[in-house]
Amino acid sequence: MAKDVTGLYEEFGDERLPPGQRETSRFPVLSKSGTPSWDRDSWQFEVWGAVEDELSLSYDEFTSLPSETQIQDFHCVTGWSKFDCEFTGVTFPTLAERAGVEDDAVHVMFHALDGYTTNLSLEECRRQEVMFVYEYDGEPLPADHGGPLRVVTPHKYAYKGAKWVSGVEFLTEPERGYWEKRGYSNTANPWNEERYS
Ligand SMILES: Nc1nc2c(c(=O)[nH]1)N[C@H]1C(S)=C(S)[C@@H](COP(=O)(O)O)O[C@H]1N2
Ligand SMILES: [Mo]
Repeated sequence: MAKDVTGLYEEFGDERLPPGQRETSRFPVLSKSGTPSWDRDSWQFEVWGAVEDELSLSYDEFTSLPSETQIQDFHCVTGWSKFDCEFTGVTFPTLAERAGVEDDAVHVMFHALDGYTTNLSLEECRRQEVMFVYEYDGEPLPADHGGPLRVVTPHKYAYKGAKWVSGVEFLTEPERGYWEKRGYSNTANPWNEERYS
């Protein structure tokens, strides 16, 4: 059964559609460069930094972790929102538990196959809605949308969710990712319209 988490907006605002957004039924594709290729046999997902056990998981190992399906909204900083996306994958807390996060970890950097990075505080990642997603609408996640694996962050603008995610680094100091270094907001709360910094 899918878990409907679209009520998450109530923590942040009165309206499900954040200010300055318009709803679309399409699912546009937004990438800084092209769609990277990947090889199922050599693909590895890495977890490193301030963790007790660094992890290196094959595609089959990753998709064997406890998973769930959630219905989530998706907000792009360029102004469109898509409601009711069905995502299946592994929650951030499940993965963090597997690696064992060290006490001095405060921040997280997501790394992706196209060289993209994005950062969040550890606290902002420790939510069931932050997921590593490998299925969309019950089908393998399309490559354009970040397949084989992407992150989703329904409490943030979608640039906080790395497509083609290849690893997670736990940090003891905050750092900025690709767009965060280039003028997009570090905090990215859609209900406060934190678009730029
Ligand atoms: N690896 C990677 N992840 C990325 C991006 C990117 O260029 N590379 N773009 C981000 C931005 S700005 C948005 S809005 C969403 C778009 O996701 P979509 O193409 O599935 O709509 O992915 C985010 N994650
Ligand atoms: Mo975006």
